Amino acid sequence: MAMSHSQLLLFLAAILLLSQCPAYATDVSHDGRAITIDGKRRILLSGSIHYARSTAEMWPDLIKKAKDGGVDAIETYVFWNLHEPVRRQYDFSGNNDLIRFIKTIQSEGLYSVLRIGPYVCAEWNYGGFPVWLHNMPGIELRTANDVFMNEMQNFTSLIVNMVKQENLFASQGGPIILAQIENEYGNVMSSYGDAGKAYIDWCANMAVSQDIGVPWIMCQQSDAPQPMINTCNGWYCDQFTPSSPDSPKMWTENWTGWFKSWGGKDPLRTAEDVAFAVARFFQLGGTFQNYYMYHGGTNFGRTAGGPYITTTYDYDAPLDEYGNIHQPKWGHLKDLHAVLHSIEDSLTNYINVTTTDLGDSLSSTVYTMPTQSTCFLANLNTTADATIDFQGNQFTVPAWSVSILPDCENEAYNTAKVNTQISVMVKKGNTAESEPEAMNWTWRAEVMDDTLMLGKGPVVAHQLIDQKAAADDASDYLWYMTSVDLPEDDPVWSDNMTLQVNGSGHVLHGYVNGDYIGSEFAEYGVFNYVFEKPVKLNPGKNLITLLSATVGYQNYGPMFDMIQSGIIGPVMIAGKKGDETTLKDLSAHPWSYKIGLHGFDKQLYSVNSDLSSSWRSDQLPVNKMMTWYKTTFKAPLGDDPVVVDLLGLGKGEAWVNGNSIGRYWPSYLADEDGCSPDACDYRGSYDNNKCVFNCGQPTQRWYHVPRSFMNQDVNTLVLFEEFGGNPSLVNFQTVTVGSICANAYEQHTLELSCQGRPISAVTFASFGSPQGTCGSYEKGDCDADALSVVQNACVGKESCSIDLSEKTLGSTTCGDIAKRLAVEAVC
Ligand SMILES: *[C@@H]1O[C@H](CO)[C@@H](O)[C@H](O)[C@H]1NC(C)=O
Ligand SMILES: *[C@@H]1O[C@H](CO)[C@@H](O)[C@H](O)[C@H]1NC(C)=O
Ligand SMILES: *[C@@H]1O[C@H](CO)[C@@H](O)[C@H](O)[C@H]1NC(C)=O
Ligand SMILES: *[C@@H]1O[C@H](CO)[C@@H](O)[C@H](O)[C@H]1NC(C)=O
Ligand SMILES: *[C@@H]1O[C@H](CO)[C@@H](O)[C@H](O)[C@H]1NC(C)=O
Ligand SMILES: *[C@@H]1O[C@H](CO)[C@@H](O)[C@H](O)[C@H]1NC(C)=O
Ligand SMILES: CC(=O)N[C@H]1CO[C@H](CO)[C@@H](O)[C@@H]1O
Repeated sequence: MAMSHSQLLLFLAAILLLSQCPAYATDVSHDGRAITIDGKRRILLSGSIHYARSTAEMWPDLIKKAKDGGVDAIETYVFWNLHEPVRRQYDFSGNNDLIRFIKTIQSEGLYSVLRIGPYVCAEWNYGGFPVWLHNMPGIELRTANDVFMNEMQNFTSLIVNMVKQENLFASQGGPIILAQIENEYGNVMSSYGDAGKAYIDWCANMAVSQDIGVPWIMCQQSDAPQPMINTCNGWYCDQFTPSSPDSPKMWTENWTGWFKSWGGKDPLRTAEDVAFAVARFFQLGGTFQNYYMYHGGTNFGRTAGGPYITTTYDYDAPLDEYGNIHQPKWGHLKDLHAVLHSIEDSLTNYINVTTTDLGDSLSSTVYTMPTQSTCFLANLNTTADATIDFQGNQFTVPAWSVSILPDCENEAYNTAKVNTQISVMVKKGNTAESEPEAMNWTWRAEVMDDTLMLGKGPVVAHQLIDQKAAADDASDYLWYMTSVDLPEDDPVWSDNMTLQVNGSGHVLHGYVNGDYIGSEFAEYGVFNYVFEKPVKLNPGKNLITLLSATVGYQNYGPMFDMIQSGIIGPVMIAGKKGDETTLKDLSAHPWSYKIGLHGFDKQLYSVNSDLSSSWRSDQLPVNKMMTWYKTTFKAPLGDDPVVVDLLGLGKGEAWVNGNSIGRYWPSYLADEDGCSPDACDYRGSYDNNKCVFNCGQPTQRWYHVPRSFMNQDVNTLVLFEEFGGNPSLVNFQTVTVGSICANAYEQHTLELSCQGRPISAVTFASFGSPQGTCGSYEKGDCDADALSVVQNACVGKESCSIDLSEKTLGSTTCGDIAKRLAVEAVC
């Protein structure tokens, strides 16, 4: 073909344009019903996995397990303070490699939801804001403030540009179908007055100007400016209505469990109740749902928010902290996802939808289709099971459950009938040898002479300074030091003198003239206490040394960023004579400040520390504050996840081969009272105080050591013990499936698996009406002894599947009841 010069130019320009426009761009949009992908309305199930709460080495396995669990998309926040620890100095390396995480999602063929925030409501230190932001002159966070908006836009643009560069938005052929700006601002907006509304409008405009080619969402923002889609977060979102008729009903945070705080109990949420909340949401018109969390993971280093969020962020999620499949939650939701996907067409393209109140807390919903309609039956009664006559058939719908009938005739799923195995996880000792070898510990005392004896720091101010301002989050530790001159005739003198310090609720250790006088700490949700200890003072000069240790900065609430940390003040000496107290206020004294501890400056936790020869191997001190401990250990064999048991220790931070595995605090016990009985009743509205366990036990005893932190031969564990403890019981264990149980209904196929190891024995099997719970099943009145059938099918195999019918399991004489198979097996 002959071309003129100008035709040729046009042709070349066209090729150039084509090559810049990726071949497989996906069109993501929405109408009032659902998110559409390439024009098709979709039912989307998404799960939150935060990249920084696991390791890059764990990502492929976590994402694969999410995909196997029937999830369509992985959602993550972006953590600003990880990526920009110092203004305009960026870190996207290792576990901070957001792009690698998104590409891992892409390579599993899943979609991704990117919640840029950059405020993150994730129990993450300071809500994801770098603390330097707080210290910028003239700044006010999360409101119409030019300094803040400039920084927020700068970071948001940086992330968007990085993602665009790698063609990761769906509009470029990538996996990201949705992005989020701000986060749950609607919950706090009223505290910011008119500036709050101006800010959220600015957020929407700024987001739109990023031109990402996929929809933006704003969660918990009922006045979200168009085209932002307002979405719901909560335990249940079935009653939610988006702000615009053009927005689909979307649930961005369905809390699968809850986080844990130091001193708190273990909050669990049953698989039945999570499934109920999800099924109910789809019954009443939902089309997008995200599990918060699908994998919770670990708050490594000092990333935990607070104050007082634990290092574990397990969240009772479908994948446990270490990445193991958490059964039955994972499997029960997988079954639900399969059914929801199978009815995608009716849920999104119905001719008519009718929900009918059947009385007694019962309801039905019919999604009418030209040929085969789909129905839901719900029983919201919290105690009474129901038999519902529906379109000529009878259905048993247990209390607090939803049944899904894809053809309106057969029940494919009921949220209260769990047909998935329960996995009982166990922790196993280091090696095959029966007695773990005692570890050879060395130790060092933290060097504190300069602070305790001299009271000298590099910065002096005539006031008590908020720890965020003084330390910029360079360390948990900040020394506040002053000296006070007490002439012999000072009115404060008495036989009963105390030091009173108004603290912010974080940990405080007090010293006077180099002598320790005591410590104080609070619990989650307490922002204030008065530390008061008796002191012996000398006439003349006295040195007051206070060490403040933060336990994660506040991360939630209106103006959360302004909540003070460290010592609030006043600091006073009180002299008591009878009923009279004389106070001497030291708050405006010259206070010296020093950030951090000597051992941290010298990187004693690092494998290459230049002080490696200075560790002592003589008699190991126990219950001694401010002590460093070090040992070597061999990694447990195999691939199972590894934890270190820190029972016996007080509080501090731990490192494996220089990698921080987080703050530890096994001496902080959960309350004795208020735990749930053995089993948790799934029926009735859930909240995080409903099903709690672990009363009277250490809040967190085991700490995750990712495999990638260790090597094959010798590894080093370093502990900084702040409170005093005894490391002699410390040992490494693996977390694996110990035994499995199931109690599944006939007409299903039961899959049993030891997750990678063979099933070594089947100890119980009864088909009919078995009674009891996992660990104590008994045969019921109706029983086909199914033990040998199950043994033959399963023993010696990594997994087996059993068809639950009389044909396979033997006939019973119990007539028309719904028969179940209860099984117990050892891995
Ligand atoms: C962020 O701000 C710096 C100046 O501090 C500027 O050089 C950079 O281009 C900005 N980045 C973006 C993405 O706007
Ligand atoms: C939808 O259902 C309602 C209630 O049953 C009925 O009144 C209405 O006519 C139906 N609409 C269509 C288009 O079938
Ligand atoms: C639940 O069921 C019981 C027994 O049928 C009934 O007495 C009670 O009123 C029901 N509760 C509600 C809220 O419907
Ligand atoms: C501890 O030291 C002893 C003596 O040096 C040695 O025999 C033993 O193997 C060491 N234990 C470990 C766990 O390294
Ligand atoms: C000192 O004062 C404290 C606080 O008022 C009081 O509890 C304590 O009994 C007093 N001790 C003496 C020895 O008077
Ligand atoms: C301690 O500080 C808090 C916060 O500023 C204040 O509310 C409280 O009254 C103070 N307590 C004392 C005893 O001064
Ligand atoms: C939308 C929603 O359900 N929000 C709830 C989330 O959970 C908290 C704590 O239980 C409730 O206070 C909210 O109403």
